[in-house]
Amino acid sequence: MLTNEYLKRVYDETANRNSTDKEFLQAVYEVFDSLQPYVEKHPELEANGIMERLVEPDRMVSFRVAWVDDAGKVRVNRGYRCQFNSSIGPYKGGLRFHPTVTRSVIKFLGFEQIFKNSLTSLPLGGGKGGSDFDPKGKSDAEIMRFCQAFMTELHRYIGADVDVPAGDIGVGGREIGYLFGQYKFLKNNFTGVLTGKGLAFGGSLARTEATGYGLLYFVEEMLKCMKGESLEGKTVVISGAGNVAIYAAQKAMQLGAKVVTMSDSKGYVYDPNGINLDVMKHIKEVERARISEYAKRVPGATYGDNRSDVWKIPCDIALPCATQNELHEDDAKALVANGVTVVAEGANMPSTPEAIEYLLAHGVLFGPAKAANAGGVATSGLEMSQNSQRFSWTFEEVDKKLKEIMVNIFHNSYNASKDCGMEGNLVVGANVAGFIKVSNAMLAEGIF
Ligand code: NDP
Ligand code: 2IT
Repeated sequence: MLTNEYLKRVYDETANRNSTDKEFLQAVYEVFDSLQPYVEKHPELEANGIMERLVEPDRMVSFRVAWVDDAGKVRVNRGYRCQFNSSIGPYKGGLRFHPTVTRSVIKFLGFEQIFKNSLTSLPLGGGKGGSDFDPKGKSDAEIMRFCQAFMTELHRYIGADVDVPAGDIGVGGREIGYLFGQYKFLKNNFTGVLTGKGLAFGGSLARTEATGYGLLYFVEEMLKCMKGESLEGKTVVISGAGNVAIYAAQKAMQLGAKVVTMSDSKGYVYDPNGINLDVMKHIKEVERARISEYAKRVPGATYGDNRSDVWKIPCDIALPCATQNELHEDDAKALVANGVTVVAEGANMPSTPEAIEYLLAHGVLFGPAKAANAGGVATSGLEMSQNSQRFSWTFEEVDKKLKEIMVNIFHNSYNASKDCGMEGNLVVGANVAGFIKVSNAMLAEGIF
């Protein structure tokens, strides 16, 4: 509950001004709630209007994206880019193409990105963008025409030292390739304006794997430091079957765990023998087919059409890696009843506030998204460094840096939770640790 007068006033003003932006308000409330002890001790924040300025994006553009489908019909979608905060670096954050994209979704993602990017210790500001375009069922040519139309407007606002987009839901290597090609064509300029690029044109090794691998490096460190345990022999439940989920599963297996579920927006599969990742990758990355295919091909695996049933499968570790608000209080109760010890967020804001409260109250180690999934954007930061150097590092070099960053994020978040008198509450720890650097930069840079 917000008891600090200043935070409460700014939250109420934000809620009035953005009354329909429900996901954005959810993200702001969580951060404000965590910051109360810190804000109490730092009156200069109120004197400089830091919180008022932090909740209002530097700018947000929305634009028409008109494109022509394979049947010759004109289609119109809405595009967005939210440049939220550039106090510690150029705006940085992904693009999401999904029919559920709204202004509120882009703003919540952009707001969280500010603190996540700060936690990476790299010089990256916060931003996010996307469109309500649905890539499902579209031909490659349609995807290309959409990406070109999207970039025809977006190119006015971005640049390697201004704002550097990347992937998110519905935007992977294929889309980044088409977006990059169009930017280069329009500007006649070859720079690292996007990350997640193909290896042939400035991409970084390990960027594809980075979010999922980083999540597991975070979990590994959290388990070691807070419980004296490893991943060896643990049973893991994962939601999602996209970029984050696939590479989270891969690293979990490499570290000796067994992954027994994955899901997509239509349903989930349970494979008590452990997911066969080669089959899953083929279905999802090559065929772009439904996850139900997996159960048809792998003996012993079953398919269920209620995707939230993944949380009812007994496990030691649960990793929500699909989308926001996918893990509710009832799911948290089912996980706790089945003996879960760790929940770590690969997706952005996948757990509802009630679910988080329940998990923390029942002694579950909880790794919040801003900390636990920061490996993707951190490796994007490493891609930017390689582009500036006109040089490529090996997979091992990037992976080693990624691991160091994730271990540091855990310790910085843990230490901040201790400083706030809430040892082990990494929601508070990550929010405070991410905020301190951003607010110090805002204080130093003056009011604008
Ligand atoms: P992908 O598009 O590769 O995969 C998304 C997965 O989640 C798919 O299995 C998809 O199922 C499912 N999904 C998407 N939207 C919904 C929805 N509204 N309801 C139910 N299921 C849904 O995306 P990513 O793996 O890249 O992203 C997953 C999450 O991780 C997102 O929250 C994203 O913001 C976050 N993230 C991504 C990073 C990255 O580098 N890519 C970095 C940090 C966080 P289906 O195929 O049926 O749509
Ligand atoms: O949510 C995220 O951190 C991402 N989608 C990755 C952003 C990036 O710029 O790599």
